[in-house]
Amino acid sequence: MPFTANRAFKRAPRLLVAAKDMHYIAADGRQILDGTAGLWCVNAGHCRDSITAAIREQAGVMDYAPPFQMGHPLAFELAEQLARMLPDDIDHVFFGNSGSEAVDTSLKIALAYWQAKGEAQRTRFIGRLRGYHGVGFGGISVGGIEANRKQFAGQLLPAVDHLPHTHDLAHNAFTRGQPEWGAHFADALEEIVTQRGASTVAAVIVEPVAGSTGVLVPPKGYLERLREICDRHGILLIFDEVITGFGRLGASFGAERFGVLPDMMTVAKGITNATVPMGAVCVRRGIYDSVVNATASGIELFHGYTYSGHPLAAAAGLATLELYRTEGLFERAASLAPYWENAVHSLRGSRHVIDLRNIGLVGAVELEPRVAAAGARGFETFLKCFEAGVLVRVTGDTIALSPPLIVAEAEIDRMFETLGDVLRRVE
Ligand code: PXG
Repeated sequence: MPFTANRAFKRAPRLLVAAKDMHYIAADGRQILDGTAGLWCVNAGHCRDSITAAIREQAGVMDYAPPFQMGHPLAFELAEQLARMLPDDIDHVFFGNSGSEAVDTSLKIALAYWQAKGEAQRTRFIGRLRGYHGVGFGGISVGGIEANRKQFAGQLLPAVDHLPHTHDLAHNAFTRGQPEWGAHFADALEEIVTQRGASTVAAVIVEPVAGSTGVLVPPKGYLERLREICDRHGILLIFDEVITGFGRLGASFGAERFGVLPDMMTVAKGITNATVPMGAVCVRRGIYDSVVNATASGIELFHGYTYSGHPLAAAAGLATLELYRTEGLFERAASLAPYWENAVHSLRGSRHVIDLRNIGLVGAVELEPRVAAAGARGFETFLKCFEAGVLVRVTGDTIALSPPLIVAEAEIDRMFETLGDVLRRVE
């Protein structure tokens, strides 16, 4: 099982068997309120009729079409719809099946781009500590999670550096939204670039808000400064928006929310409301043009997946984007964000709580770790919330919440009341 303690799980399985809107049904028949939109992905809520119908219909019309030297209209339509939502001249899209594939694809596109530009020596990547970029060899190399690397050490990408992460409890505990303090963490990029030589660096990749490692909200000015430094040295900036995309932050993407334009964006999860697996890399026009025009004829990018732009995923994606639009879900997330923020920070003073963080419809409750048992208190809190009928996400001793954007205020109350109650009971 993926990222699961197999033996413990099989002794006491937690199985979900059905879902609708804000709720799961567990195998024992209990209703579970979904505080995590599945795994940060079911942004419009579960089993939405228009998406289900689009998938069902497409499955009967054309189940599959080969994507190599062939195509089908829905994939192009989805790319066009996406391009309309994407900022500025980010208007070309390469489809895969997951966030991990999107990330590795984006790194390959960066290398292809520099070859096309006659700067093939630009091969270094710069990621960030506590970054999560999926589980491909590229993703774990640029990612900053030691635990995800150590079983595979020795076979990672060879030329990668990491920026420091931006999490600092001493300065920023209990900040609402973006911390005022910490833009200077971006200056580490200048130092790495100076040390390595700018002409060797292909790209920097960061999540606008680090999700998996506990909701690390960027300090004000930080992303802007990364952009400035990349511009100064001609380095590509990749935003991994697998979590921050599709309304999670109360805007279509993190790039829009923070007003910083990257050169590429990786997306997945919410692109199909998680109904059919899909990921994508979205690139600025100049990157597409450079790669495609670098050769006189023939295949321009030696990369692709059997299921790139899969018809069912494309149909699901089109129905999903339409649902986001017609229900105004990104605007809904933005207007709920202040209520959400107050709910998150209502836990201030609760037992074990050493930090509360929030942005858009994302929240994190960081607990003091038990002595010599990091993660145990967090995991027990997750289990007790599940027993109490609320699904939360745990990473280490941080509880993360990211509900579907259709969440009602009463449901937000229930999530934090349950969490508060559980924290009174967890040792
Ligand atoms: N980039 C980011 C920023 C992600 O959050 C991926 C890439 C990889 O996507 P795939 O589709 O290959 O899983 C992710 C995935 C968690 C959690 O507990 C988060 C993810 C996956 C599993 C668990 O926060 N994000």
